[in-house]
Amino acid sequence: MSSAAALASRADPAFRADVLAGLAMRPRAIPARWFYDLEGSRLFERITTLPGYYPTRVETALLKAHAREIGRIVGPGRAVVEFGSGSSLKTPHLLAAIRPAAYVPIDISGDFLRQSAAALASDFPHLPILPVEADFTGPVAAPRAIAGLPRLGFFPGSTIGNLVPRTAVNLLRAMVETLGTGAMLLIGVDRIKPVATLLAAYDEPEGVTAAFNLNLLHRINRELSGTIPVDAFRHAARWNDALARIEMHLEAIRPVAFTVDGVPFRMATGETIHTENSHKYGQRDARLLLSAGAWTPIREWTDPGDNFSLMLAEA
Ligand code: AVI
Repeated sequence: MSSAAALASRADPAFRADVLAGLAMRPRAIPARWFYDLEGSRLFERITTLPGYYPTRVETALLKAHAREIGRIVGPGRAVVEFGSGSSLKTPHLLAAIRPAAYVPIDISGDFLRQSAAALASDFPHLPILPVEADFTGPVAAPRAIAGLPRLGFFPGSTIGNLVPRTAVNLLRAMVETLGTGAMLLIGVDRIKPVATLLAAYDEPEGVTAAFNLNLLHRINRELSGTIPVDAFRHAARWNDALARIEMHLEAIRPVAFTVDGVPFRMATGETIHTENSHKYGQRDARLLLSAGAWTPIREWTDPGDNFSLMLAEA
């Protein structure tokens, strides 16, 4: 077996299946979850520090400003369950304010999960931290140690926007199952705003989002023995007004032919691979989304520019 074939045979079979199916369909599309290999996760962390990428900055400011009030409504003694915890940078603000009984970060990337759990443990030495390596898009079995504790789900970052509404509703319902009755949910939701602001956040002059998007092609080449000439593609961010979302695409800038795990593909100039959706919600839309997901919104906080909202809901 050649070393390229050996690499491809060790690749995640779900990645291989999504890429081959996604490149064969029209329009071509690959699910955004495959952005997050180690390099993709690093690039995403850089995106969150960019001046034009307002969601992280605004949401963190909202959390800091309202943590005490959130703490009063939520009350002490809950297990905080964070979905897709990643590097957990916003979590300390919440944990410091609500005096939880335990913290359960759930993430599909075990390495990231362990690193951030260790970092939090030094700031909160008396808090039981119980990481769970799992795909949270379905119900997740909670650790035995939090049986009987009331729970607060934490889903910051407007990651809910990366799902089409139907899938977002299914996820919110799965969260009710994971968290149980009496649970609360604190969720970040990005707002609809002027298109220029949105495009500046997803196609910024620093080019980090472009590198994040193009890294998917590098990953395919690395892990699936792809022969994609990455320089034949450019990052494109577009506002789809009918569906209220930013779409990211990889657009061929010349005719291109390549193989992935030996399977041939051809793309014409201007053809794209759709790689991500980031839905934006008006105030009423966001409440409706939560209600459809079996959560009752009880309180929400937004910045003066109404760029982003932090919503608290109960099951
Ligand atoms: C993770 N997610 C909420 C980000 C977003 O804004 O949709 C992913 C991202 N894509 C490009 N920039 C950031």
